[in-house]
Amino acid sequence: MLTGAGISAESGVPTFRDAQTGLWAKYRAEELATPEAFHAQPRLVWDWYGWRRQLTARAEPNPGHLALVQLQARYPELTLVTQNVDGLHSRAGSRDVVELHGNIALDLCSRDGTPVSQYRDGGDIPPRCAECGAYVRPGVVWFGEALPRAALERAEAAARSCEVALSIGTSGLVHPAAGLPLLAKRHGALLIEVNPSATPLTPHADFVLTGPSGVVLPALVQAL
Ligand code: BJW
Repeated sequence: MLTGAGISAESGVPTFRDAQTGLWAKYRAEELATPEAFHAQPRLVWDWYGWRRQLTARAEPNPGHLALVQLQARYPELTLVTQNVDGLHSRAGSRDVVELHGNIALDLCSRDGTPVSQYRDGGDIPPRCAECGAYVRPGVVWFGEALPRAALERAEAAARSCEVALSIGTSGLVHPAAGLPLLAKRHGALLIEVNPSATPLTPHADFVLTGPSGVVLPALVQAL
């Protein structure tokens, strides 16, 4: 099962390709989530992630997240793979979530990618790694960066072996995650898409459940 930003929309977390609002309206998310943007304007990118960190910390899991917890209780072999960095699946109670694009709550050293638990004194923005003095960056995967190898391998193994694949709330535009539902289908899985809008995956899906995941998923779980 693969989820994307749409599953958190009903928790008040904007999807990635929604137009941004307020302070951030003049920027496109795709332009800020890159190593090049961080290199050129580290403070701008750090502040954007700071704003999003606050937003996700305040958000609560919605009925879509909770339905997937119930589904996993019923089918313990279910592998939940998410592109989301908001941690809401784990906070809802899902176990062993495969986070393909990292987690926004984590801090990493921008020099070597190791987790940072302490900033160097000095009040820099972005803060600096206490060990080496490089800027601290959010623990997410930007465009052009490799996905965490173990997470991608687990996701691909699950796609190759599952009987049913669900693609929920993702535009299916960002690779390699976008290839997972089709990988599952090529290996014989039944493919179900849950989304209020059509995506490039829609023509390949065996069933398309059109609607918000906070409505569709609880109904699906109840019907099983
Ligand atoms: C609802 C709803 C409701 C609304 N209910 N639904 C093959 C082909 C072409 C390009 C590439 C390729 N392979 C790789 C690339 C390049 C690139 C890429 O994919 N580019 C494309 C855009 C063209 N990929 C990469 O760069 C990746 N890295 C890589 O491949 O590295 C190779 C490498 C190997 C070895 C060494 C070095 C490099 C990295 C991709 C990282 C993506 N990162 C981001 C940012 C994360 C941090 C952050 O959050 O700031 O991840 S980008 C952004 O997109 C974010 C998301 O996880 C991801 C997917 O977006 P998602 O979840 O689909 O959201 P939206 O907004 O697009 O869609 C929301 C959907 O919800 C919509 O469909 C709505 O209808 C729906 N919805 N309300 C249910 N209530």
